[in-house]
Amino acid sequence: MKPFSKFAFLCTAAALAALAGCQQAPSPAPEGTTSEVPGPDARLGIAVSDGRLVLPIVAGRPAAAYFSVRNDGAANATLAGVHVAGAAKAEMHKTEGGTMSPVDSVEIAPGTTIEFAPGGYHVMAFELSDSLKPGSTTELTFTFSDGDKVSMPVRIERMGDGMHDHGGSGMEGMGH
Ligand SMILES: [Cu+2]
Repeated sequence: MKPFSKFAFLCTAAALAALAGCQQAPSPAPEGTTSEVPGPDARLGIAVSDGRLVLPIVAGRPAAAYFSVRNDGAANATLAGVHVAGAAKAEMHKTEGGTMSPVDSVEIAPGTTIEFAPGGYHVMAFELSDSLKPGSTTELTFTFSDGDKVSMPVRIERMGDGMHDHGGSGMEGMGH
């Protein structure tokens, strides 16, 4: 009798089975789920519109998100961050004189609209999920300095169709 050998064999078989299980592709997160976005979809006095996410031509590069934020409230609103569903990380940037740099927050005075558009403010989204495809939609979630959040669905486009696409040499220095 060699109980240890048998035991070892069983353990190996179990380990192999577990390994095979680990190698199965994880099921992709369902698109369009909003369960991870708590809270109301509207913040008093704030309106977001004209949102789009522009995918890079080359996989692995960041995407850019553009939109408008209007403040119809009585007080300043401070946009503190933007989350792009399907991207591991997103930063607010501002392009000035051909160079872009991260910005921590954007003030929106009462009665004004801030446009995030190519050549100015924009959101750069990194580590994109394969679920982000041109022609489909994803969701932007805007977080304000007081903790309020606003979400909106946005169309996904591919970079290269527009006249003023974000990108170029300014991108090379990012991500360090
Ligand atoms: Cu940028």
